[in-house]
Amino acid sequence: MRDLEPTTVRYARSVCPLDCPDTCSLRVKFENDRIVAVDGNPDHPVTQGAICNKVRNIPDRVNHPDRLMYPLRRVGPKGTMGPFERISWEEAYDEITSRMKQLIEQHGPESIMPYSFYGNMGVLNAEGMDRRFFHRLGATRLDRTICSVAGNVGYNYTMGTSAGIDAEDTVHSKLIWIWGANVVSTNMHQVVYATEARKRGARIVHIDVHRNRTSAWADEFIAVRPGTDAALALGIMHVLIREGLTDSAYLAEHTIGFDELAAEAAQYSPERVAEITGVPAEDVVRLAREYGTTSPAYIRIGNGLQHHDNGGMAVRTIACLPALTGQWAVKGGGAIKSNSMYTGLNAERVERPDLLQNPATRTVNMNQLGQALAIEDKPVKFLFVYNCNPATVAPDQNQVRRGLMRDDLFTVVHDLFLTDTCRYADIVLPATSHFENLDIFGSYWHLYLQLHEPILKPMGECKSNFTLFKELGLRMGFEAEAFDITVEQMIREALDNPANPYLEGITYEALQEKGWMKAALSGGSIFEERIPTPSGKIELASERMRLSGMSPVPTYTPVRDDDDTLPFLLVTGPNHNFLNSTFANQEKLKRIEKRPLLHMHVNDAAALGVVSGDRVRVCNGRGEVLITVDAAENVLPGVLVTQGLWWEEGNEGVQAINTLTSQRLADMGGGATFFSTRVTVEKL
Ligand SMILES: Nc1nc2c(c(=O)[nH]1)N[C@H]1C(S)=C(S)[C@@H](COP(=O)(O)OP(=O)(O)OC[C@H]3O[C@@H](n4cnc5c(=O)[nH]c(N)nc54)[C@H](O)[C@@H]3O)O[C@H]1N2
Ligand SMILES: Nc1nc2c(c(=O)[nH]1)N[C@H]1C(S)=C(S)[C@@H](COP(=O)(O)OP(=O)(O)OC[C@H]3O[C@@H](n4cnc5c(=O)[nH]c(N)nc54)[C@H](O)[C@@H]3O)O[C@H]1N2
Ligand code: SF4
Ligand SMILES: [Mo]
Repeated sequence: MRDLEPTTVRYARSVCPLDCPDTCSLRVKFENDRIVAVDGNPDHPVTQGAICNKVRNIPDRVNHPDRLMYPLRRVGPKGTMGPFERISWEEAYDEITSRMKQLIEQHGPESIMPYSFYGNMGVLNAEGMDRRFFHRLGATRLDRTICSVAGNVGYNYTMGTSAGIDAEDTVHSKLIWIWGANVVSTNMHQVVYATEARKRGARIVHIDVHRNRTSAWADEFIAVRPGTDAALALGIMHVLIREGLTDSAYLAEHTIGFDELAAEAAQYSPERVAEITGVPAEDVVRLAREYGTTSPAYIRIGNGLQHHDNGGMAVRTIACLPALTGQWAVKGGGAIKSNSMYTGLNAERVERPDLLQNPATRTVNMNQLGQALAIEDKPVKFLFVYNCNPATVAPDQNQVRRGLMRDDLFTVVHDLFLTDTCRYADIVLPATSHFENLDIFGSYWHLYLQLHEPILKPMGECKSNFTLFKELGLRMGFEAEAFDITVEQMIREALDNPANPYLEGITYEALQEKGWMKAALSGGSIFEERIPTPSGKIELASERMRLSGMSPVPTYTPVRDDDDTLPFLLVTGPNHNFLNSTFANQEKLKRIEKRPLLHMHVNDAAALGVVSGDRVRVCNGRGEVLITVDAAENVLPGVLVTQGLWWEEGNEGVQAINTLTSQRLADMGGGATFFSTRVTVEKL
């Protein structure tokens, strides 16, 4: 007989820290102080007890045997996973600060550069003490453009903000267009609301380049050629205007530039649009008629269509549609691109841009990491990576890795695991999981702010981003006023944001008691109160765009890669079971995903003489990737789709898909062009 310790079971409240619009509230089960299960919090109004499969598996991530527990220093050559030797935090800090001081003296502070994104969405750990530290240091600034900036800027030209309607209201919609979003994988509670709306009579249309899980769930799938959405939206406007389906009272009162827009839309007949987009002319007409005659009509604008050369304009164009039919005035009508504004905290106070002494400090666009590491005049000599895995997620990997291999570049990586980026790290630092941190979380889709109190003690010698940059700041001798503060103090500073009226009534104490609070929005969206564009109207023609040298009205421009003679357009999206490259080292989730596949139209496969299961070489001027074909009719001819940001480490035969993508920037905001990738395919 075994002598069993009695098991103590308890539950705690947490928040999902991942870069996902749903920002779920979690219910965490402990057995003897170890996390054994995670589920959706049934009390949270949006989570409603449901979470995705990835995060139900998050206990395997926190308790993973590969989790980093102490600092490491490289003893092997760069480009290999170690070998590393264990060092103390004291040694790590000494090496980091002495190198920084030396570099500042010899080459100036811009020789140091942070590289981070939102591996953890907690505000203080993603854009808190780190920002203060690098501002005070005077390091090269990083423009964090890898995700959604092109679309947000585009939408903003139309609406004056990137925000849309209250996500909870989408349950009232009668027509739902999921446009360039794979919501079944990437925004599951939108699926919950839309499914409820469907029970009440709504129809759901998915507009995408790939017939995927979301198409299977939707009522109709519209296949478009990648990067042609602006043309489709203009074709829909063409029909709305031609058939008198616009809301002239709303247009007169709330918009400017309708006549200019109408003149442009007149050039997009359904027939011409069919040629550009691959959507049959009769479908363009049918979509427009349904949109023009159904209310409330709601559009969920995804990130897919804006990871293109013309992505900003595509989103700007789609964002004009609800105005044409007056849908912003209807509960459950309108659109959502990114709602983070409603729970926006006081970034000035948290990030302290005032600590940056030289306003002319250079800025690097994170999509151009490869180019930044190749700068010869004033080179980057120290790269500090945290919350991010650039050796997997950044475009043009061959140039990125050439840069990371430089002997004269010192690289520090702070993470929970030895990611592919750690192959190039000189020092690796162990990060806590968010379960171990005090932090605050907004959402870029729903309207709840959540406080996260730690539910675990820091494991091993792990430190949070906040603690790391606080301690580094103090060791560098920076002002105690900015660095010797607690997380709670910084959260209080963050909440004190008079510029955001929707934070009214949200206090630290109330958050502590309830766990979450909703932004104080009285109607269905900001637009019921005001339209925050320069003109105070929805700008169908935009003076700001004209002044920036762009077409003031929506228009369609084809995507342009360096070599447009290559026959295929490759779209490299995220997959269902990973979160970007997070979870790509978790056996169970990898087993479900099996391996990366290249989805290809059967006719293209036949022309190449390949069948499903064959290996092919996909190449362009930037590099090549060997991958397995899946031939079907889930993409249009000429289009290729692959999903998932897989690690190479631990995945035999897998190559980073970003070897093929370009550092070229999108039309707006310096956004990424991951999905406008021209390639050729050869049978192996
Ligand atoms: N399971 C899971 N969830 C995630 C993530 C993940 O990796 N996995 N990542 C998170 C992050 S950081 C983000 S930014 C979001 C992204 O989530 P989404 O906003 O859904 O964006 P993507 O999945 O990048 O692309 C959405 C869809 O756009 C399609 N698409 C590509 N090009 C075009 C085009 O030109 N036109 C149209 N109409 N469609 C196009 C793709 O096929 C894809 O189905 O998801 C978040 N949630
Ligand atoms: N080809 C292609 N490339 C893409 C995309 C695509 O669709 N196709 N999507 C793009 C998009 S939308 C995005 S948002 C980016 C995402 O790119 P990344 O931000 O790099 O996202 P992840 O791959 O999830 O890596 C986040 C890392 O942060 C670590 N981490 C988590 N929590 C913490 C913490 O508290 N502290 C520290 N120090 N580290 C932590 C995780 O372990 C993980 O290794 O990728 C982009 N790259
Ligand atoms: S990844 Fe998204 S859906 Fe899954 S638990 Fe986190 S917030 Fe919820
Ligand atoms: Mo993203």
